[in-house]
Amino acid sequence: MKALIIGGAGFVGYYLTDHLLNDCGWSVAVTKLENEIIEQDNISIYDLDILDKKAIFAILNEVHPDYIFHLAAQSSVSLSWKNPALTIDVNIKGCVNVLDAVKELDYKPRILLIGSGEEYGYVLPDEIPINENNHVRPGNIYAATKACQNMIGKIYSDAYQMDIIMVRAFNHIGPRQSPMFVVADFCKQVAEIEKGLREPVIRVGNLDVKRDFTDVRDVVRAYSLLIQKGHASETYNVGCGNAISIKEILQRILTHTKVNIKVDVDRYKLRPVDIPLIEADIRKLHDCTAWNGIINLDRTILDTLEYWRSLLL
Ligand code: A2R
Repeated sequence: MKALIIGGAGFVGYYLTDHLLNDCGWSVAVTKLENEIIEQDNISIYDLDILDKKAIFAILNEVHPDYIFHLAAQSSVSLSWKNPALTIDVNIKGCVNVLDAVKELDYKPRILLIGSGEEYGYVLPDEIPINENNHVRPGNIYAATKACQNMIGKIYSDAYQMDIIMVRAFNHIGPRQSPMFVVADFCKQVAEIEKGLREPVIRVGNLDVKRDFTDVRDVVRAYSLLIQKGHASETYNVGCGNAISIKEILQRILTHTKVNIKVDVDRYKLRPVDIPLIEADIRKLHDCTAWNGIINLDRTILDTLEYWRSLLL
């Protein structure tokens, strides 16, 4: 099988590339932005900005993939508040460019569009755990663009008989994640404190919200299973199915350090709107693929902490 990962230089792209190459034994082509660096071996690498539809079409014709994983995105919620226009351009127009380019091909590769659990937004207490038929009530700009991507994916799949599967991925975490995201941010701060690079105070945002966290290495296994076994035009939640508070995550991180660290709420880390509880119903994913997460949260936290410590050696 030949896979094309669009937006492969990011956090998920690294692990997906590794998994498809080494566990699935597929050949892998990856796109990245011109200024990004990919150091993985045995893959073909192409520069691509998804705002350039002609360039997408040229790469598709050269690679001729069986499977396309669309990861390219402006993926930060906080940046989406600061730069909504960019988020809309990349996440909506960019996705339409990918779909239009695929539509012009003389064959039908399978496409996995990666959306987000954030799409569900303001979830009511009796809607937890959230299944794929739930209303989407996005609470931030990033979530709105991903909800839009999901709708457009379904419309293209139905209207043009394209083979498109949609995912709503809940929070995924692990080594190499940008410190724009909460677990990486906490682990980086702890590693810097241990190294004496900052005072022993960890700065946090809203600790009360609960999110559904899954190790990125489990997430990419779900993606490869879904692109093989998922049904066109359908949406699948990908998550672990159990929400945990940010406070609990922080406490678990702090059990792995010998330094006595004070916790301080930083108002710059608070978001304009925060949804209190997001938790996935993952029965549809499980029924379709038999996927289960196999890496537990403490393993993920420790690996992430070790990653940040290793960067400071
Ligand atoms: O924003 P950058 O410079 O880190 O680049 C990101 C890249 N990207 C683009 N690629 C092509 N054309 C564009 N116009 C464009 N704008 C941004 O997509 C980055 O290298 C990649 C997405 O990777 P991450 O931001 O690290 O996201 P992650 O965690 O790998 O998530 C993958 C997917 C995304 O669609 C998320 O929204 C979803 O999973 O949760």
